[in-house]
Amino acid sequence: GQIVHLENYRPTDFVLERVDLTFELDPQETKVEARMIFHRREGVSPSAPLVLDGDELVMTGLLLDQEAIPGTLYEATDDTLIIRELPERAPFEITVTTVLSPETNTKLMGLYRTSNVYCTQCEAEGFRRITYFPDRPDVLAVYTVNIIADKAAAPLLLSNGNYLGGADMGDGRHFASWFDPHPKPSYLFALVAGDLGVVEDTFTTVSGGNVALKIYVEHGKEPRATYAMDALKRSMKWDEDVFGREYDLDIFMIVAVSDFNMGAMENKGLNVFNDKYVLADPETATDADYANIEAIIAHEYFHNWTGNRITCRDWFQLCLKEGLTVYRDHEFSADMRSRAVKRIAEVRHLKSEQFPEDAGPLAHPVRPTQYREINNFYTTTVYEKGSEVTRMIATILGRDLFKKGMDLYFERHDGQAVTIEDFVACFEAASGRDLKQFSLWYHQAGTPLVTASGVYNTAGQTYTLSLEQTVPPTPGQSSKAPMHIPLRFGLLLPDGSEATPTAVSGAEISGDVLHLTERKQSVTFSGVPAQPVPSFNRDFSAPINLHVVQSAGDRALIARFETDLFARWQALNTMALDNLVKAAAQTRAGRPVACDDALVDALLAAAADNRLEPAFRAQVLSLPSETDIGREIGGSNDPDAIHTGRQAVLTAIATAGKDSFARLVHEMSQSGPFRPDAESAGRRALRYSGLFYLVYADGQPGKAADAFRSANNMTDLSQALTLLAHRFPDAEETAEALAAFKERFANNALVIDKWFAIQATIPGAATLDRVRGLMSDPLFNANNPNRVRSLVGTFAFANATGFNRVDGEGYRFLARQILDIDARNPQLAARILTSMRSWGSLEEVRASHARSALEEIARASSLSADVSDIVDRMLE
Ligand code: B3K
Ligand code: ZN
Repeated sequence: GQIVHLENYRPTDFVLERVDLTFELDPQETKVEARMIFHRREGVSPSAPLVLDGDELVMTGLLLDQEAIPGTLYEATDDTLIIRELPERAPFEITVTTVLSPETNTKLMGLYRTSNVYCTQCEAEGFRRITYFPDRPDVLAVYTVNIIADKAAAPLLLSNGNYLGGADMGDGRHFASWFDPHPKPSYLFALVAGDLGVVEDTFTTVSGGNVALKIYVEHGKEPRATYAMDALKRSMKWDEDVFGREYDLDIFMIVAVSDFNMGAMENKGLNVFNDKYVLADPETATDADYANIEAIIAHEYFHNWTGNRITCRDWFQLCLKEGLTVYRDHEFSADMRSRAVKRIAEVRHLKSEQFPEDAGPLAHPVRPTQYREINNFYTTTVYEKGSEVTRMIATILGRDLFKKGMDLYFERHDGQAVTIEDFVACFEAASGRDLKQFSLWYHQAGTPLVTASGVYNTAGQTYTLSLEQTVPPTPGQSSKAPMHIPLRFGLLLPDGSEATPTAVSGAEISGDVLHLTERKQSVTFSGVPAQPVPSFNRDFSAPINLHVVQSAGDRALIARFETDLFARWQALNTMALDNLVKAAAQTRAGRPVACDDALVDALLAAAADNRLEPAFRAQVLSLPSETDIGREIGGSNDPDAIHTGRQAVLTAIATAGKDSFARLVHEMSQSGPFRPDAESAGRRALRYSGLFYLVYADGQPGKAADAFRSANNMTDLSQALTLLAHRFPDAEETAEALAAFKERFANNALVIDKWFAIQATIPGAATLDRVRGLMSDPLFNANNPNRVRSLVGTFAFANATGFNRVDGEGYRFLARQILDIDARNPQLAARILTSMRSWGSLEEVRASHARSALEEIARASSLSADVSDIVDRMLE
């Protein structure tokens, strides 16, 4: 593929006014007629041709105002249709007829089939696989869609907007027509047809509008869609209450499908979901599944305003809708659940996924300026860092001005396709604050590093902080300007209270936000009665790495007294991380691992503190992951040493805290029916933490096997199985439990995905053979993205020791898998390949094996644009 540059953006020569689509559905030969009314834009040369996008299309007809266009006046290539000598002023109609084969569309882009259901995915550039079209987000048009299909095979015919009507055609076929009054870009088009079950409800909007709500699932799965329906209604209400956004059609539909390249898609009025993010019941879904469903249902619904009503001018602006919508779904979940616990989970995710991306060869700005394959930019940087950037605007402006800016954005840009600059300008206008330096967050890649040290002057009762920021070089950006970093902080006094300085110099401070804007900044606080312990980045106010030289005692003070719960967790987590980094070094040097008493004491104190909610205490007890430790070490990593060191620390904590953990398990047991709410989930999580350490203390599988046998919900069951398999892979209890689990859930693919994932993450070199074996299990299906992700993807992303085998077999295995998957589904292959994005921080033996595997991929003939873009950037 060609590189696309932001600076080359220009509007289309022709304006699209209306689109009428007619689909005659057939598994191998679907006929699509697209009628499009265009007019030449003001000032465009009368000789300029109309250029439409296409991708693997078979065109069987082309008309201008219902007359055939002579072959001399158009040219159809692989990816474009160019039509010349079109009317100078008057609107004209182009009719394109294409023939598609949904059944053989394995890329799952455009129109495809999944379990006998016709379904579409158009974002980013899938609509051009349906017909020739100006397939770009700044072309907004009103669509009418007619669907014709066999009545028995597809009793249900759905598209965007409101239902106009339909009828039997008397020949075994029927049709339905849909009209979407809201102008939209083609990436939001959707069509679904098939035989599905439905869960129905209604929602009355704040101004009294009645909305029919429908969630379509495979027959028999209806009971598993009720939680999603509940989450949808809560999302609709929340968006009215918090953002003042009301729904704008008579009907809102969600369809759950089992073959989908990602999580879900926000098509106007007709969201299509990976069924993994719709279906749940206590027997088959974990607490994490429930939380994900709630978040993703909300996310897609929120796109109706942030994405659909106001969309992106071009794909460089992807974070305009994604970063903002993630921020909105984060806030929603925080309101539905525990805000502090939600924030901790977000930061854990950001650090384990986005920070490595930002530190490796795939690093790119939140608002990139170039791409080869746009599908590779649906990244954690665009989404999660994009959300953090929005959050920082809220932090800098404060709640009221942020709200004012959002209101202005909705008012000013409704119905438009806009840019990040337009978005930021709304907050500048609403607040009067200059956000120019702040905007560097959109343009400079890399995670800023802030270092801080403080000096206390006893005589003068002043405290001076020296702060310094650096932003590491990233591909294409070697030197960076200082950023505007909003750091929420507090100065804790030895008795745990917070200092209230009488004066500050050297930085703008508003409330507890310190605005760091210079490369080096020295900030002096007066009237500080004793040497304070600074607590930085409360609530993770800025997505940065922070280095503060602090003793374990300082951290323990923060962990005990901070008013910000997130900061408490952060202090404990940092204390643990220091220990785990040391443990890895000790292991590597062949020395015994020592676990600090201060860490054990602080963890046990927090774990036993009944004033803290169970979910928070469970977060405290869940130590930094092997990826976190590797990132902190920063280079020449040995995943085996990291793993072994971490296991030793876990065992030391377990042994020291055995009695407290036994107490936790006892105190957190629950009776009565399963409830998926956050509080019950928190109790389950804390109970599991206790069980986890007890099993480590025992060194025996007994308690985990008992927990497996007595579990009455999927959360407890899958955690017990994980504990057994990961800690005792060769035990008889493990083999029995794995077999029992498989037998019980063999007909539930989503649960079998958990079974694959648990086995794919068993630590150690032997797991590769296990994964190979599982690939020939009859329950595995190489064509289904969820199956491939749960086995191959999970192995590569989440099994540091198994994947990074020192002999390089893990990388060679992945290379072959990538080539195999790429031939069918390039997007899926490219995504899984990003699991190797941190290969450069491995020690040299592994790094050189990793490089060879990447080179093997790069050398392969007929690579997709998706995979070749990723592999080339990883080798640069
Ligand atoms: N907008 C879609 C993602 C589309 C990905 C295309 N490769 C889902 C979402 O972010 O809500
Ligand atoms: Zn989204």
